[in-house]
Amino acid sequence: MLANVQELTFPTRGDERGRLIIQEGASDLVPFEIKRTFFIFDTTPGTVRGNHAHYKNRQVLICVSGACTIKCEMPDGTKCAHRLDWPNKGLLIEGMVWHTMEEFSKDAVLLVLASEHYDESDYIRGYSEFRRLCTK
Ligand code: T46
Repeated sequence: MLANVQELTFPTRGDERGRLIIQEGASDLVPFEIKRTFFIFDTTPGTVRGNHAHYKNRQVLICVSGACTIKCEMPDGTKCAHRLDWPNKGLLIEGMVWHTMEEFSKDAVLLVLASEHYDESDYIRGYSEFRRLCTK
């Protein structure tokens, strides 16, 4: 069975012109077709974003500039934290994982690749509702 949260390492290509990292949908590293991308930047110091889970949406998070920390809670209550501080590091988050994004550096740009189009009804925004659904 796949883990709910997985660290990914994208290969870095490079030559005398600079470096390049590729994300491709439906591949070993991004195991879904990418339907949507968005990025988060210019975050307010000390801010905590996220604080939700998705029913279905799967995502890969990559901090393409700067750094931030992703904190996750699995349906069984297990918690983990991952510091994304280099553009070749990714984090695959499956559905039904409560997550926050925090400890953003000033220059952080967090890129998100998503398996689904935006749908507010796919969000579980209440923590107690998330826990209730996990124990059903
Ligand atoms: C997630 C984390 C990693 C849209 O209209 N379309 C979109 O595609 C997105 C992503 C957001 N929005 C709207 C919904 C809210 O009114 O933009 C506003 C800010 O979204 P939210 O408060 O959900 O942002 P974050 O940073 O807490 O969460 C985002 C994603 O929404 C979420 O899927 O997992 O990044």
